[in-house]
Amino acid sequence: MTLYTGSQLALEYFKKAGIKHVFGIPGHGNAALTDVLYDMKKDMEFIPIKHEQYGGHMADGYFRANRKTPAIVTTSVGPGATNLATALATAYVDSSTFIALTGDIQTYLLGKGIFQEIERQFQSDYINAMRHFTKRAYFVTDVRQLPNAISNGLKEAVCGRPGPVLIGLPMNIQTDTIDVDINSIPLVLQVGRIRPDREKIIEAAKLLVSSERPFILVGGGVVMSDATEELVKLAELLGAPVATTFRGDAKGSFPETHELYVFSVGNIGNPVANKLASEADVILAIGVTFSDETTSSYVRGITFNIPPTKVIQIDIDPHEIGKNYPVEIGIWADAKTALAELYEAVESLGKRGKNISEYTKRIREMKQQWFNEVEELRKQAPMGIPALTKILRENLSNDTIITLSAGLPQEIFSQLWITDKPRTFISSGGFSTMGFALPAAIGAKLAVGDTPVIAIEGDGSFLMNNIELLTASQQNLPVITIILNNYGWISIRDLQIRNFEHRLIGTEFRDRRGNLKAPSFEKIAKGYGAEYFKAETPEEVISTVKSALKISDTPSVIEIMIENKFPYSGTKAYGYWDIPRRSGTSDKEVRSSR
Ligand SMILES: Cc1ncc(C[n+]2csc(CCOP(=O)(O)OP(=O)(O)O)c2C)c(N)n1
Ligand SMILES: [Mg+2]
Repeated sequence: MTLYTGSQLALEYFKKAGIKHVFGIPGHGNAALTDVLYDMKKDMEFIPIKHEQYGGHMADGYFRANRKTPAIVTTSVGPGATNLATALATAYVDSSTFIALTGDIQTYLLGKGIFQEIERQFQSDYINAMRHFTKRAYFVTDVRQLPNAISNGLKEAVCGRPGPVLIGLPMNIQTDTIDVDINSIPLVLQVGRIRPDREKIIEAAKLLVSSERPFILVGGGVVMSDATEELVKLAELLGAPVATTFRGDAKGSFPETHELYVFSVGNIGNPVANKLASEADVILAIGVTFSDETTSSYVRGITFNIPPTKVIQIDIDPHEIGKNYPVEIGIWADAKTALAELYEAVESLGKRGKNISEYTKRIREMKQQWFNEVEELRKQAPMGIPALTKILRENLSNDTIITLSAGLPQEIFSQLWITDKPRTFISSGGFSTMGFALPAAIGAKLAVGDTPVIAIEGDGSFLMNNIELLTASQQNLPVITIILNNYGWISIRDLQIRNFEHRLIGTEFRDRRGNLKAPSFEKIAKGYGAEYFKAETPEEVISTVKSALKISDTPSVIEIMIENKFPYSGTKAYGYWDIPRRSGTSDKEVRSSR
């Protein structure tokens, strides 16, 4: 038995679990917790962030880049803790995770309305306000509850379908002592994989073998389960095209230079994936949520035709099975084991080897046609984002990780970026959070070491989170931020053009006289100690990226002056997205923009 304070017990326990990074801002509400880190420096690194939301995104990016070990975020009581809301929500929607240790009012002072307590309806009830954004929340009111909260909290964070976990630690709990053998506290990190029901697998295999036009839809479940190898084998055996969803960092979990890959379905997908999905007789969906971006807002015939298309849906969380579309066969299982068993079952039914059928020939032809169309778009706007996806791809190594916030960068890189590796595409696709990319890149960089990590930010998004460049500077992290500067919230301006008859309001960065009023990103970058580069031509993009990649111990910023004239500011959307338009206007096709 050892005598620990609550703070010591929590941090020693998480250290034992292999957690090495704590992002946070110390305040009086978590000072006792951060004080413990003073003595733990060689095992656990404290990374002082500049805003709690971004500390949350750093921890989120850290997990998305490694998919094994979570990181911790700690905040003070009150506003420091409420600042975490958007980060929790972002991680939760994309099934990523981190552990938040937030300070709270001393339990014996609850309800008095002390400093930073909200009590006019009830005593401090931060946990209840925030729990909707977490997979599980704990409020520790007695230090003797702590062993239970930390061990179950860790298990909930990483086992099954991941999600962020919040542990509220009132100030007295952080300093109260408890005599405990830390080894007696369960450490449940590995609970094995959920194997599928054998009968369901055989049913699914029969359906797939009898299918003439099978189609595979891949969501975040495949990257989380590390199921790429099994997925490729099955797709090749079936000769089925594979598409990815918008959210869940699904991109890269199937090699995107593979002849069977047809990129994304949905609104900002492409005509090949949408056509094949809508014509498919069977869709095998793995770890997907069937959200509106992916389904063209559920309008029949644009992306999907379910029914008559039959769906086989594999998910680790039964919550998702049949949630938005009826399923022919639902399989509650881990993606890796389910795909491996499905492969064996399909093979034993007599389907062997790669099937270069008429169907795959057609896929190739359709893809070529779409690629030609994209090339045309790139020619029309050499400094448009579609052109940039190609220039960057040709000048970055295969293992480079990119991170993306809401806006045109997220939309267009989701549509056109090509990656052959899982965990290299990190996008706040589900909650679509501005301000995500730079802090997520900082977290990812801490997780992957030498691998290049590049945050692709819109100018608007970077204006929210640029303070974290200082964190990257302080940590000597050579994270690269590419700012796609189009002088405003141009995805939304383009939406005003399309859906609100050009009635632009507040979406371009202008002063009251209508003149452009944008910040000096050079001064911002240099002010935080980052290197700064500017690129106005495709050649300058290449040379500045090369220069930035050579920097080894400082963050850098490349400001790319991007095309902002509509419609060259954007990309072509091929599906449908159900969003408002000015009443009275015709129900014409809604393209792109969020
Ligand atoms: C935190 C947050 N606020 C608002 C939005 C709504 N929104 C989505 S994209 C966008 C504009 C993004 O601007 P920028 O980062 O410059 O990218 P651009 O679209 O101009 O390329 C806005 C306001 C959001 N997704 N997240
Ligand atoms: Mg912009």
